[in-house]
Amino acid sequence: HVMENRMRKALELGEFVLHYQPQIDMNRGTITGVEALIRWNSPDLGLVSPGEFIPLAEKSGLIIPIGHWVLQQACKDRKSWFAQGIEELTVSVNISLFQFKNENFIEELKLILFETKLDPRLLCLEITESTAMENQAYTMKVCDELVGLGIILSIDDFGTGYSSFSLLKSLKFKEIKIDRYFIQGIVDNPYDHMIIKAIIAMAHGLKLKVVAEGVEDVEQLEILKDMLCDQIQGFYISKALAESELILFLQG
Ligand code: G
Ligand code: G
Ligand code: NA
Ligand code: MN
Repeated sequence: HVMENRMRKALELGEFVLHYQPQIDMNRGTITGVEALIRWNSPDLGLVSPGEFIPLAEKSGLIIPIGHWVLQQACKDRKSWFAQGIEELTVSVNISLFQFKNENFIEELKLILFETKLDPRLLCLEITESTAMENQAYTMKVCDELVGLGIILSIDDFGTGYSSFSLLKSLKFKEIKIDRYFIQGIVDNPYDHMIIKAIIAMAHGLKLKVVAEGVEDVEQLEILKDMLCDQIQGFYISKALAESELILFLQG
């Protein structure tokens, strides 16, 4: 429980920060969105990656206050970028299963939108396949409410979980994000290549946008362009950036 107490303290002391990874629109060639990714800037541990503390936060229940902070901060940040002339950029936030299942989730989200006065159409929530599939009836109900608020919904890590076509045809989701483990194989692995091609074709048939994650080189980008993938995200474009770096990046 040492780590748990440290995380609790970190939240109080404001040691968590959000970095933002740009997403490029393939048709327009411009940045049309960013994904918020949390980091823990610990005075003694250094910059801790979420891969190390999110699982612990989920186990301990701390993901509820941490997830709330993430949503609040992402909405605040996004709102503040208007002053810098950034108008048409969506901010995507990862929502953990425990947050999604929390009975106060929608009410708290509404309050954040009210307090920050952020246009909900600029907020995208990323829900993993496994979160969405845990209780499909519940997912449909929550997603209906979120869509009703004007929020964009995205299926994260697509292809790694227990996918369901009924989830896709529910029309609640606007986009799917193809997991980077498929993208890694797109050049050399004919099966990954074929799967990605098929996912994009199917998604487009269902009027869903496709974001490819973890794009690391131009070869992958060119293949994805040929496959008519809508957006890409990954080290080839940029790693996740601190807010000040992002502003500079967006201003060219
Ligand atoms: O940025 P990085 O590759 O280190 O992120 C590692 C993992 O942590 C990713 O799977 C990402 O989805 C997850 N993650 C990052 N930020 C958040 C967040 O704010 N909330 C949740 N629930 N997960 C996050
Ligand atoms: O699970 P999720 O997709 O939410 O998290 C994205 C994770 O992928 C982040 O931890 C981020 O740091 C990482 N990431 C982003 N771009 C790349 C990339 O091009 N290559 C690799 N290997 N990881 C990436
Ligand atoms: Na997006
Ligand atoms: Mn994500």
